[in-house]
Amino acid sequence: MGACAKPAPTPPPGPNVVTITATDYAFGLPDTLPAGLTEFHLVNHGAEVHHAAMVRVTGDHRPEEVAQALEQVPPPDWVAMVPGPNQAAPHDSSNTTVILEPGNYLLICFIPSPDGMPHFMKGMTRAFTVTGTVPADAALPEADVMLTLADYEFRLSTPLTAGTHTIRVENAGPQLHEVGIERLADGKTLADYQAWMAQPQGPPPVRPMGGVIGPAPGAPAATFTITLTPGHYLLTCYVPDAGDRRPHVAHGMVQEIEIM
Ligand SMILES: [Cu+2]
Repeated sequence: MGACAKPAPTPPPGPNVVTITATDYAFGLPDTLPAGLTEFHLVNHGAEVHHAAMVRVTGDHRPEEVAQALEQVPPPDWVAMVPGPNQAAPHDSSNTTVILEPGNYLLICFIPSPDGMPHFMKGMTRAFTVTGTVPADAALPEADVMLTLADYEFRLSTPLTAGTHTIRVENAGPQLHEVGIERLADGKTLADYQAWMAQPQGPPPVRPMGGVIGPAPGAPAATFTITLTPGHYLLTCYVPDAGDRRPHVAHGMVQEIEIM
């Protein structure tokens, strides 16, 4: 480069791509990650559905304490929900991109086994540490769809269409929420799903496709990417209600969408 050449503008740094492996019932990921823009891929090698709830924890707390703390509105200040990749089907994956702040973190899987016991009670938790500082220019990828979570609804900025989308997720609160995207089996409807939820018999009429657990109300947003093909899908939130502890789907936080 000649002495007079102007320096080329520095492109924004890409995300640190981190794979979280899920098995029945454990997480694998590096012990230490750098602060900043991070694209998590949850890869499920297990036989059950898993997700990776990500919690920043100050002090020493057992996973059961963390789970109880997250259900409080507002939660105690030693716990902060950070968006993480939601339900990945066996032999499938899900993703979430987030700006990671330094601190101590815990991954937790709240999904229950067929025996009703949540996976974290079977040991599915994993601690990791985030070190360094967030670069000043760290920014989430550009999204083509905004999704706002609220008590008890999903608000999409624009209808979802076939193809690959980057969806930005925010929580208007007041409670903690998540978004799961689940594909309805051919010919199945929201009513079939609700009947199965009330009395699970046989295989579920939906297949998990990913989504994001969190963010907490007012916390920084996250993005995820998903490729949709024509069919019927549900948006779901299973966070236990702060009032009656029933999952938010039972409070109407489930929405059917059709992809043409
Ligand atoms: Cu799990």
